[in-house]
Amino acid sequence: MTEVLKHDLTKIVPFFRFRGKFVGAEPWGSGHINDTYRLKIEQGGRDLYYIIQRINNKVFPHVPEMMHNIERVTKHLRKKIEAIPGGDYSREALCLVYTLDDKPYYLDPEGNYWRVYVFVENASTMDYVSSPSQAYEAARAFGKFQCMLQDLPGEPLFEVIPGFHHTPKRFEKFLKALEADALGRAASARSEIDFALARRESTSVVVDMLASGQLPGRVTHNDTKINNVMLNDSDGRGICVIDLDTVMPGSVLYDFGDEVRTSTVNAAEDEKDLSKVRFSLEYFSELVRGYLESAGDFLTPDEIRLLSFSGRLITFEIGLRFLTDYLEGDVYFKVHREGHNLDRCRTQFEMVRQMEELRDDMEAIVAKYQAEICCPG
Ligand code: ADP
Ligand code: GN1
Ligand code: MG
Repeated sequence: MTEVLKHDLTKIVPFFRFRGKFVGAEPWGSGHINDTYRLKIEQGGRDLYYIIQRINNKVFPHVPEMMHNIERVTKHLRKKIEAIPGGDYSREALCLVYTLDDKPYYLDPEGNYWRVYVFVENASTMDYVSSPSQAYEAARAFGKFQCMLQDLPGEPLFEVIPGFHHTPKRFEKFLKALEADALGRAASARSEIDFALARRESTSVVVDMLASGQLPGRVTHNDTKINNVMLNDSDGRGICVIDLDTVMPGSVLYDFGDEVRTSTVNAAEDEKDLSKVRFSLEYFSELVRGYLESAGDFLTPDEIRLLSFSGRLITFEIGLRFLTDYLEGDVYFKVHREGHNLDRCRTQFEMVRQMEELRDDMEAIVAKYQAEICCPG
């Protein structure tokens, strides 16, 4: 922990309710949005770990409202988990550490927002799946998470980023970026641009059905990539859903679609060698099984019918966002190399292409597990 950090945490840590002594911190994880550190606190001769994050307030302009959502959600999850025999809320849900003046975040004099979570020990996140059972466990955990939040009391959650999964609006933003072509990058992304332009029509299916009431609005996570769920180191069980910044009203299809995007391929989101990007029907099958086992009870027939479509839709949507960010000059997602967002876009579109080819097989898998899990006998 000797690395020089981007932020001086000695000026931040004292504002939080820690009982021990701050020992050090190191950059942690591979999220694209916040600045995340693992913090070491020594308390009574023991080392305790926490996650401290500088919240990206360009992406999340309403931090107090967002943190209020997270407080409501984590309190509700805690109640639910405590009611389950053997449930351990301190590992199965995120736990906020409050500031000395009882706030779930600290606003520093430079205008940065900070928050702290208890570190979930003996569990890990991964950047891509490497076995069907990981896909199953991730889906089971996200399904359980959605299920526990269906009866969240009170007003609807604050819409943290309006239109976050409004694919047609994402498409319009892409068209604007293409028209402006501010950095002259469009020429280097011609085939990805053509791929996107050819798929405009299917972008409105879910938002239209939500608007007409054919699909129910629900409390959803909205960022269910594999990197946002922790699996137990000991037995691989999906233990804790993390990254709650985008929990807000949405459709279960947004969540399932993002799970398909990231849990059906044994390659990183930014893999440059597209021959390694292979959509796996076996992983998809386990993903559907895990999801329906935990969420099948509350889903409507229309939601289930659209599960495999949601994989194509959300993978396309995120690919489009990477492409838009590439055209706009990498202003949203963190990038670590030249062309990073374009590489990410390419893997996403490659996955969409393969899912289009395997559409019938995917539908058959959903139908099979729907029959077995949702309407047995
Ligand atoms: P971002 O919004 O930038 O993706 P995340 O909240 O997902 O930020 O955190 C980044 C990474 O930090 C996660 O992928 C995970 O590896 C790790 N992480 C976040 N919260 C915890 C936690 N409570 N316990 C352990 N690791 C965590
Ligand atoms: C971002 O925060 P992170 O890295 O878990 C993004 C998601 C994208 C994802 C692509 C708030 O997720 O929407 O799907 O990158 N989060 C936000 O990897 O935009
Ligand atoms: Mg994350």
